[in-house]
Amino acid sequence: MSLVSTFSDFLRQRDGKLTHEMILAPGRFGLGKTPNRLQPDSTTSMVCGYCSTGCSLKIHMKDGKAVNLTPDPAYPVNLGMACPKGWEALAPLKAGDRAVTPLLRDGSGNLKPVEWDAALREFTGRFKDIIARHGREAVAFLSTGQIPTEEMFMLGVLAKFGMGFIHGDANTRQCMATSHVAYKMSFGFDAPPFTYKDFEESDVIVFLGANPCIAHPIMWERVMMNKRKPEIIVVDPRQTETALVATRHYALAPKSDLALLYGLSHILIREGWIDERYIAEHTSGFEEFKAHVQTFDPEAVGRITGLGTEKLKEFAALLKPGKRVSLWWTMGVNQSHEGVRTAQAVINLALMTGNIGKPGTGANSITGQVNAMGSRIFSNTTGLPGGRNYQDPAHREDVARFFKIDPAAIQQKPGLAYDQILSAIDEGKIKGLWVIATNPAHSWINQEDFRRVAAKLEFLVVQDMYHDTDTARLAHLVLPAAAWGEKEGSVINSERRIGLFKKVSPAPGQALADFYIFKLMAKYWGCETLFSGIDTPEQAFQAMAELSRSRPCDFTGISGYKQIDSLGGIQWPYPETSKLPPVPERRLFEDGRFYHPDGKAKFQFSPPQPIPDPVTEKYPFALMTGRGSSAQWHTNTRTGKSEVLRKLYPADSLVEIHPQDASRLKLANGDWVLVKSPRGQARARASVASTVQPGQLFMPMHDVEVNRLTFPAFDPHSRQPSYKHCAVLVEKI
Ligand SMILES: Nc1nc2c(c(=O)[nH]1)N[C@H]1C(S)=C(S)[C@@H](COP(=O)(O)OP(=O)(O)OC[C@H]3O[C@@H](n4cnc5c(=O)[nH]c(N)nc54)[C@H](O)[C@@H]3O)O[C@H]1N2
Ligand SMILES: Nc1nc2c(c(=O)[nH]1)N[C@H]1C(S)=C(S)[C@@H](COP(=O)(O)OP(=O)(O)OC[C@H]3O[C@@H](n4cnc5c(=O)[nH]c(N)nc54)[C@H](O)[C@@H]3O)O[C@H]1N2
Ligand code: SF4
Ligand SMILES: [Mo]
Repeated sequence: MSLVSTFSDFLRQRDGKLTHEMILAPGRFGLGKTPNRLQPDSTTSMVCGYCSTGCSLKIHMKDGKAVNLTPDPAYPVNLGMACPKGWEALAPLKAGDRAVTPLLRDGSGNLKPVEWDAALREFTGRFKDIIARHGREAVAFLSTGQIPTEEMFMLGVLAKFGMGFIHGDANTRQCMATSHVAYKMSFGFDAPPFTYKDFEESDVIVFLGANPCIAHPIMWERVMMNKRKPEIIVVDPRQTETALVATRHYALAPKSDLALLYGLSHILIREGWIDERYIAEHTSGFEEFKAHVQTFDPEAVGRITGLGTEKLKEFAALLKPGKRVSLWWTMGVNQSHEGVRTAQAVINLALMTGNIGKPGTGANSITGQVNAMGSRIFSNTTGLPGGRNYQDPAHREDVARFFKIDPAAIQQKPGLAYDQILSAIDEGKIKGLWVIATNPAHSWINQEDFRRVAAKLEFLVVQDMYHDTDTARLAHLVLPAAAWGEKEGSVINSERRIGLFKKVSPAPGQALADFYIFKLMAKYWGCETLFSGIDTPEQAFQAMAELSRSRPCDFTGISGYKQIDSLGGIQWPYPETSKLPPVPERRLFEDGRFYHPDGKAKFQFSPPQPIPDPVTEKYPFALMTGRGSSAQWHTNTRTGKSEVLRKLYPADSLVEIHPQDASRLKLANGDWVLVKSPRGQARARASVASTVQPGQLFMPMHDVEVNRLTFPAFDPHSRQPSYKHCAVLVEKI
């Protein structure tokens, strides 16, 4: 009670402004010590808030505010480099549409500013009411891979152990679910084995469904630092920016990757180009796998992939043991109706050739968002903190003991996946939804379906740094969040490196760090004892470290933020017991031991499945979607706010089309067209180029209209959406 009155009094006193002062003096509000120490007037380094490369930026401060930045030359990730988004990282903070106060929809349907006190009462009151009337399964949350791990952890603990939610998922379902499941089944834990140094130490670098020149430009710079004259192979239906500078490009038919990978395995086994000793000592299931790939002969696979027999043989010969081969994949693999099996087919190739645990090797999934990995290990959505499983009674007990809760109160299986949450809303089973740091009204597959079901919700809360995102516009309550640069916390990059966010700028208006919002919600809900002793992000970090103890991701050896800062980030595992030297780069599985009980990695496989939305006479084009330029980030809420970045990407949305198709449709470069699927249509300018093959199209995902077209198919193991393939038609406007 005292919290409520002092808190709103404070806001009133301050004219509802300057709540960052509250962050600086939170002791007055029962929130413990300040978690967000504003950095002093000097230069400080922190991890960029966009992609999972995890570059470090030196932020230059004046009068308590960040005024400029330069890439950090001392950080082992980027070595002084940054892409345009990194250079422009401060611009989105100053945008005019920042959410500066909570907004509540009033009786006439308009979003009106309210104080935090009213917003939090509304939040807890409405969710409690829905749960009282319809039960715990009637509420859900959708979160993100873009906030610090501490915040994901607080959210998962608050929602599931405090508020009693059963269902909660994250936008990482759209992105990393496939890799997470694939690694877990193959290695026994979700553990990407590589370090970026492997880019420099490979002889053969294979990119499958990945376009690092655009999506991970600084990882690509690391490839360019390889002095071994590597063979660089791109497997992508499109001639991407990366394919153009690679040494070989295999432009396979869309979604024929699984057949290709089984075909390559077939040839490697037949020719004896495998590492029998590694297979015998460190893997299980090889004999079954060998029998499985027997039918994938080069002739058949050459036909299915459109590559032909000779190219297939040439490709296989490049993977022969004797050279260091590293295999890297991203969304062209993960976003598929058979993504998990495809990722595992990549893992199988690495295992059978012994390309794992050594410099320049690995079956390596590149993550997407800055903290996709934090979400996979600590968000308490699809698994319990520390990469534990809901299904495991011992894991439930570990976590219950830590939080001093009844193990019986922890659900015994994961909640619904993203698409299933939306179906449950459609069926009237879920009535309240809380969306944090993601913009599904733009990014979700078959977007119109999201908008249609969102309209059925009794209560939609959106917590974002901007008040007018496509999703915030649908909300009943908008909660203003502080952004990257306005708060502290840690994130985990693609190579398992834990790095830091810092506060270098005050948040505008009443916006609060998500960490603080969750702390306040716990107070208002009446479950704040869950977080006793966790008043600062660093204390949350210590709690997570404790929960990582003896897990494969153990980082109990990290003493705190200061050590992370001084060492240039630290890769997990970093257990207290191992006394590992703080080396800048480390890879996994050097001892050949995996996380399954028998210590071996498992060959996982099953037959390829038909494409869910094949082209037809009426819809004759296969549409692929993905990243458009290094200056655009997803739904453009942030990158669209930088004048510099806006000049670096096309003003209008584009659709790539092959010259043969363009001439048949009488299209010139730049003509406006309508792209249509049975679900909706999108306007774009034709970009006539042989980057795509005849019968194929490509559209960047940054245009809001693109996901009106996409077809809602999902991988059966990971439930990741298959964004990369749907059948469409094209009409000239
Ligand atoms: N500039 C920028 N960088 C980003 C992002 C951003 O929005 N903007 N987002 C970040 C995030 S969250 C992610 S997940 C990553 C994504 O990074 P990437 O996965 O590298 O990017 P995408 O363009 O989505 O997809 C990669 C490629 O998959 C190809 N592809 C399509 N279908 C198939 C197929 O059937 N088989 C194969 N082999 N390939 C196929 C596409 O042609 C595309 O070139 O990027 C991260 N980096
Ligand atoms: N067609 C097609 N669709 C795709 C893809 C594709 O390849 N093709 N890729 C998919 C993939 S891989 C991904 S990862 C998703 C991404 O999809 P989204 O997650 O929906 O995209 P973002 O634009 O990154 O949305 C992040 C939101 O969080 C807000 N935000 C930023 N920082 C903070 C913060 O600190 N706190 C809070 N509370 N809010 C914050 C931003 O303003 C923004 O509204 O898109 C998916 N959609
Ligand atoms: S590559 Fe990624 S992490 Fe590095 S500066 Fe660009 S967006 Fe930031
Ligand atoms: Mo992603």
